[in-house]
Amino acid sequence: MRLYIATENAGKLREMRAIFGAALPAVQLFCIADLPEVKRTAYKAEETATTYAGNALIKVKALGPLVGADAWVLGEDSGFEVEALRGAPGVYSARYAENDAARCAKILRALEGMPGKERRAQFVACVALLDPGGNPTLFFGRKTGFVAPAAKGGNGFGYDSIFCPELGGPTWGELTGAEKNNDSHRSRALQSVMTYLKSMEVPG
Ligand code: ITT
Repeated sequence: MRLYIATENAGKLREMRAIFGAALPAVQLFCIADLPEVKRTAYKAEETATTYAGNALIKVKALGPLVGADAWVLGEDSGFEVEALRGAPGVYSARYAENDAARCAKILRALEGMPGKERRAQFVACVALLDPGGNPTLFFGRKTGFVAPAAKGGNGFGYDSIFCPELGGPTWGELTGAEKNNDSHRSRALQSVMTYLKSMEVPG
């Protein structure tokens, strides 16, 4: 089967390829960059929804008409939720400040002096899968943990350098991609997608 991934985030794409590639070798993965230029530039997904599901659906519905009639489309909306900030930045995670470093610094500043146990946070991912007939199905994954006392590690992307799954343990920025993918919000949601695809017995 042919599956297009509707993301412009290189970090997400890398992780999705690694997770799918290992478990479902029969799935041929494509991304927006694989489209002819006229279609590539036509892809516009304005994230105007106030929920992860709403934005994930906007992404797959924007890409669906640009891929072949036999192709499936997968899009994902995700976010980082800090309990002490009443769930912020959440669905607005990509727009919380101008770049990844500034976004992490803003959270660390807001939590300055707060003891470790009170720094609870989670990543949430909602994946929308569009079948070739245009019917969407939604899948969710989340991973709980803590905001680190300071940013650590240069691996991954986004908020990885300030997220510790275990209190006092390494941040995702300090783990390898394979270690993070072993148990992340994204890999949890994608495991459900892969179980679903296997159950559909979609021909390779
Ligand atoms: P696309 O919409 O093109 O997929 P995006 O980066 O805009 O790319 P989102 O709107 O879903 O994606 O924003 C999610 C943001 O949440 C992302 O930009 C990161 O800042 C953060 N995020 C999500 N998953 C993450 C992860 O695994 N590690 C670190 N940060 C993550």
